[in-house]
Order: sequence, then structure tokens, then C-alpha cells
Amino acid sequence: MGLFTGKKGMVFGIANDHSIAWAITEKLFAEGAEIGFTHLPDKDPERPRMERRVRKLVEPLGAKLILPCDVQNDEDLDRTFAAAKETFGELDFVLHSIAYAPLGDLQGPVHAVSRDGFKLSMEISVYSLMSITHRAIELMKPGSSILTLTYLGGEKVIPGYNVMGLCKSALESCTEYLAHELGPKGIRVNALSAGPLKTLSSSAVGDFSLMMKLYESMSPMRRNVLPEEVANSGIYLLSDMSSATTGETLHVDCGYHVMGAPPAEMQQANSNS
Ligand code: 0WD
Repeated sequence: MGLFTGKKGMVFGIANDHSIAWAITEKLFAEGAEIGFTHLPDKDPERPRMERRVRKLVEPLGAKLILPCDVQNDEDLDRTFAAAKETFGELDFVLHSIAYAPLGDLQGPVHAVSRDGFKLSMEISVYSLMSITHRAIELMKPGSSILTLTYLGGEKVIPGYNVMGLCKSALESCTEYLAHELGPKGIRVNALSAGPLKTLSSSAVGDFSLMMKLYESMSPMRRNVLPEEVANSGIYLLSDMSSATTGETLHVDCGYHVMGAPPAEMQQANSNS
């Protein structure tokens, strides 16, 4: 029997097989979960690229539901949760793995971000957790779990992360407020703060390979995190294994977040050069 045998949930945010949501999904399926998925609606219905990419991944593993859903659209969200109710009756977990900022605004500087770019980034990256949670509550019973994905750039300045840092800060605060509100119902809300992983959206963040190198030299474990390690912590937070944890931001980053200065050997190398 798996950790998720008899459990049902919805996953938002698989773009392709590099997505963090996909790494978590593979583990969820392996542990016996029944899952519904959403993908970004395709602009050209004649060429459904988004749908095809998600369908190709999740259909062979037995996806119960695959729906287009733009989190900017309330009707899409209503339709998605109506379908989830019809298919599953109740939900035990929801994974929110969605973020977006227009490239021009993401490239910074923060003081020059456009009004519209700011609103759009916050709406897709933060408000979506609130609007998804609002609809999920109705289907969730005590013991259920909601998980979102965040990054250290929401706590500290990470050059290049720019407006997305502001979004992650708000997302982490949102996680805490939602945990407070849903705790009495026995529903948990947590965030997983992952170290850098090469995905579609991270490729838009400036100096990404430099960031990977920095983690290798500076994190206490002197390496980058692997997708399956993020996925393992993801299923921990979505499962009954984390039954007394809520409002938490769990760092899965080889310890990088605890460092306040580079390790001695890095400082030595810098002073020799
Ligand atoms: O290093 C990384 N990759 C890290 C990512 C480190 C720490 C955290 N994260 C976070 C991201 O900020 C995000 O919140 O993890 C989450 C997932 O990111 P990912 O797996 O790196 O990115 P990706 O595979 O691109 O999935 C994000 C997806 C979108 O992909 P694209 O690339 O097509 O924008 O979010 C979805 C979409 O599938 N998405 C939307 N879904 C519904 N409605 C929308 C929308 N409006 N916009 C984006």
C-alpha cells in the first residue's frame, strides 16, 4: 500500500517533463494517488501543444482528469473544480506549481516594473493560490493538504529574480494566512522552497547557470538539489507524514538558505585570484 492509496488530488502547473510539478506527480502516482491535471489553454485549438505535452506525460500513468485552466479566468477555475467534484467527490491534496512574470518586467530593475506587469505577475503567481484554495476547501476534509512552490528570492535579495522575488514574498505570506484560516478545518497549507532546477520558467530568470554554480560552491552540501529530492519533500508535505505541519516554508536547497557569507575555501579562492 502506498502513501497516497485511496487519496485524490489536483495538480496545477505541469508545462513539460522538466516541470517540478511533473517530478512530484511521478512520485504521487507511484504512491497510489488518483490525480486530475490542468494545463494552460492552447491559443490555437488546431495545434493543442500545451494539452498534448501534459496529456503525453500523465495519460499513460492513469490521469483521471485533464482540463485546460488559465488561473486568470474565474470560469476556468469554476469549471475545473466542478469537474474535480464530479470525478473525485472529495480532494485530499492540491499542488499549486504556477508562476509567471512578463519577461521585460522579470528582467528588472524592480523600480521600473510596469503597473500591468506587476498586477499580472501577482495575479498568476500569488492570487492563483488564493483562488484555487477558495474553491478546493469545499471538497476537502480534515487531513487534506495544499502545497505551493516558492524560492529563496522571496526572503532575500537574489539578483536577477527581481519582481518574482516580490511575488514569492507575498506567496509565502499567503501560505501563512491560509494555514491560519484553514487550520481549524484540519486542512494544511505549506510552501516548498526549492533550490534552482532547470525548467521552462527558470530559463527566463537571469544568470541561471551562474546561480547553479553558486549553489555548488556555497551550499553546505556543495551541490545542487535534484528534481527527485524536491519531489520527495513535496510528497511529504502533501501526505499524512506531515500531519502536524502547516504554514511552513520548507527549504529543499542543500542548505543554501542558511549561509550568510561564502565558505572559507571560496573566500580563499577569491583572495588568491
Ligand atoms: O528553479 C526552479 N525551477 C524553481 C521553481 C525553484 C523554486 C521554485 N520554483 C517554482 C516556480 O516559481 C513555480 O512557482 O516552482 C513552480 C513551478 O516552476 P517550474 O516547474 O520551474 O516551471 P514550469 O515547468 O514552467 O511550470 C510553471 C507553469 C507554467 O509553465 P509555462 O512555462 O508554460 O509558463 O505554471 C503554469 C504553466 O503551466 N502557468 C499557468 N497555469 C495556469 N494559468 C499560468 C496561468 N495563467 N501561467 C503559468
